[in-house]
Amino acid sequence: MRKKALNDLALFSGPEAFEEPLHVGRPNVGDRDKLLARIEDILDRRWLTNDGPFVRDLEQNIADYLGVKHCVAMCNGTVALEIASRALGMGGEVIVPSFTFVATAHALQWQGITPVFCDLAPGSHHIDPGQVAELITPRTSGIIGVHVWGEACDIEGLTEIAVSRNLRLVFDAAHAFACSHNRKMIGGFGDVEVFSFHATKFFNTFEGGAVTTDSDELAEKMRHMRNFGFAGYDLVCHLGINGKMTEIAAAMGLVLLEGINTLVDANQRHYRHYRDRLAEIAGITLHEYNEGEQLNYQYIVAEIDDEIARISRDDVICVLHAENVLARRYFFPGCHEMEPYRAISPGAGSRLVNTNRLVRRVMQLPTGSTISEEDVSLVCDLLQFVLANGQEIASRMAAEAEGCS
Ligand code: T4K
Repeated sequence: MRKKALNDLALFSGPEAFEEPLHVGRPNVGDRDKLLARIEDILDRRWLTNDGPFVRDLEQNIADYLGVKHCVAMCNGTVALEIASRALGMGGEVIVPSFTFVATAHALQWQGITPVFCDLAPGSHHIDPGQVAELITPRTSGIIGVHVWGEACDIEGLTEIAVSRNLRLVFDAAHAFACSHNRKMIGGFGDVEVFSFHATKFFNTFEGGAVTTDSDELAEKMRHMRNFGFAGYDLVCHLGINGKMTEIAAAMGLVLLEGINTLVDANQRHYRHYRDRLAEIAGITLHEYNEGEQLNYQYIVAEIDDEIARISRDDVICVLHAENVLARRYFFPGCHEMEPYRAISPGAGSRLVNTNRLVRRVMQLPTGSTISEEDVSLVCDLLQFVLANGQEIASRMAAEAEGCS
């Protein structure tokens, strides 16, 4: 239902705009019949995991799709980051953006490597190569750039620094499957690129991830490392862990890869719809994508300017949640404000000026194949109403909160 008065808002006891929750990251499940047929194959073969035929097919298909020599499938993106950084011999300190999912930092800290948080380039959602250069110390062994929202970070800037300072360079491409940079598919940049195929990613394998690289040596090492370091029966050649992808996960990946264009089309359609509608609303700005690149459009990212809107991003999210629109605020409050990093380096925030500003403004809106055009329209109507009445809504929220305390 369209909101016409403050009392129509669910937060103020009106009816919810949506009966069922609208999620950011509702999984795509693809063609069920094809998936179920593949599951039958798995059961018939009784080959469930450990480098099975579906995992091998998926790795080959992904490598072909991305135009990269090797794809090493893993059980999730976090373990893939851990294995990649270990295979590269990273240690000491590694420079990472604070504006990322905490897994980027945890994958390092978990191994006793210190993540050193770097700010975003001004006006950007990506790591600032200028500050990266300033943060290098004798303990620095590498850099992890993150392709946030599927858009390439400054690959050229980071590559130049890594090469000139002899540092390892990893790209966390968890968001960037099926995306390009200068028309070349993301997957072959840096020493390695790391993908997440978590359920909430538009391309998923329930849980899963992969590392892609053009290096034969690294690929072989990571294949061993994901399987306890085994290079053959009873032959262990590296420290290893269990990072293997299962056959059922690979089956999901194979099915979704076959229909990937349909998934991207749905995301792009929603993105354009949001872009056209949100352009009319003061106080909210959609993060616009460069449609000249191949992108997956899986995140609809918007910023609230509370000086114009007269209502904060957090209050807008509160109103949306009451209406069953489960907008998110990735990556609030920034890794440097999360434990253990907050305790380890309490001063980091002072150099993260752009990060601290962005984490208070940014939010992600529902999209994906489970959402209709009508749903997007309704979310935009809701935002239009909320931002047109920002000051009144914020005042009433404050008054009601006071009344409660
Ligand atoms: N690097 C970066 C830059 C990343 O963004 C990530 C993961 C990683 C590394 C690590 O990769 P993985 O180890 O995860 O493969 C979600 C995802 O769990 C996480 O994979 C993702 N990034 C992150 C950005 O988002 P949460 O804590 O927000 O997930 P959750 O459970 O709140 O789910 C999000 C929404 O999706 C909810 O509204 C519920 C809905 N949902 C979720 C699941 C799992 C469903 O409708 N169905 C489902 O099955 O982290």
